[in-house]
Amino acid sequence: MSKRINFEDAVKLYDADFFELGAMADAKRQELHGKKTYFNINRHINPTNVCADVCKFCAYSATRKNPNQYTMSHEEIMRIVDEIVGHNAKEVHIVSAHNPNVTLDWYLEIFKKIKEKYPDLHVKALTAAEVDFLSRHHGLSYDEVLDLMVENGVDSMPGGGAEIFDEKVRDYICKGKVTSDQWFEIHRKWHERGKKSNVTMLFGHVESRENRIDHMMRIRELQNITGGFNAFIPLVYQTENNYLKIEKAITANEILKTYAISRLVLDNVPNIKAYWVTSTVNLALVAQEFGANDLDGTIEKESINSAAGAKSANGVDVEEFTALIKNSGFIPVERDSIYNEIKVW
Ligand code: V47
Repeated sequence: MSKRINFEDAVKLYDADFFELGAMADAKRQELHGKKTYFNINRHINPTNVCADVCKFCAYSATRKNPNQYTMSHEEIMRIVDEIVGHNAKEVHIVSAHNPNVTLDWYLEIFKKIKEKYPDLHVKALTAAEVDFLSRHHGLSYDEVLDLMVENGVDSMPGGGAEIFDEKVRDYICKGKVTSDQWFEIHRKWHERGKKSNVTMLFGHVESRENRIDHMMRIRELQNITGGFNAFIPLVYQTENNYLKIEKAITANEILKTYAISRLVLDNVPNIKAYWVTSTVNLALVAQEFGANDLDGTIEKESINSAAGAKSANGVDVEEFTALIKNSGFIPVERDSIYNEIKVW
């Protein structure tokens, strides 16, 4: 078995030769997945943008710079779900802002309605930040909220709300939101219920390379215990319409190095997702050679990252998406939400 990379060596990897680092990550990727690149046919639904929290990086929250508040009705959500099932979607990804006027029951009812109508549609919903918010709002324990999610049809949890786990940076960019320890406690409890989840990292803002490696190390530690994370998703920070003023945007070189290092450090997490929404499709295609083996999905519509400048509001066409993956030398494999293969395109 190859030796595990420790914190110091992982930080040093940033100074390694760019192409050698890519080749090392690619070797690990090929050992795990060969030339397969996974994606799914999915849709993001963001039911409300009214938020009690004040994350500096967020352009989506209506209480900050965005004057257009909205909260969807269950009917609106069901209309979208009906439509996407007609387009062959296998997953609906439902995450929102922390709206004090929307109750846990409101969410549970919509999950139940979706599952009753479409038992095979995978419901990926509620980040650990939302679970924490809803538990505080209703005076419920995490266990109670998670049990209700399972009872009402949530299949897996998305990886949002992780941001950067280093407490000092976290305090600066999203003070008052779920803490790092609470984020891990919620995912541990979710995994203990036999359920899977993802984990993200928001990078390219004020964090250091050391903060990124620390973030990965904390993930590796919980994964050692539960094995419940399906995918690690580095989210490239989008600079527009928010309160986190960053002078110099992160370079493509640094983004690719971060993908590659995550593939090497997170030796117990099966999938590294290059989320094209925040990296751009072009860079996500290159990331396939720097350790990434998953490009998320067709998405159809997304509001959180596009509010901050990502060019993703209307998703991508599946034919075009798979052609791009093929043209870059990889095999597009449509998967379900827990990485069972559905179709090789
Ligand atoms: O947690 C907010 C991020 C996340 C910005 O689990 C921003 O499969 C970049 O978690 N620039 C929500 N990112 C999205 C998310 C996600 C996406 C795709 C797949 C999965 C999954 C999860 O978006 C938030 C936050 O970290 N975000 N603002 C911004 N300015």
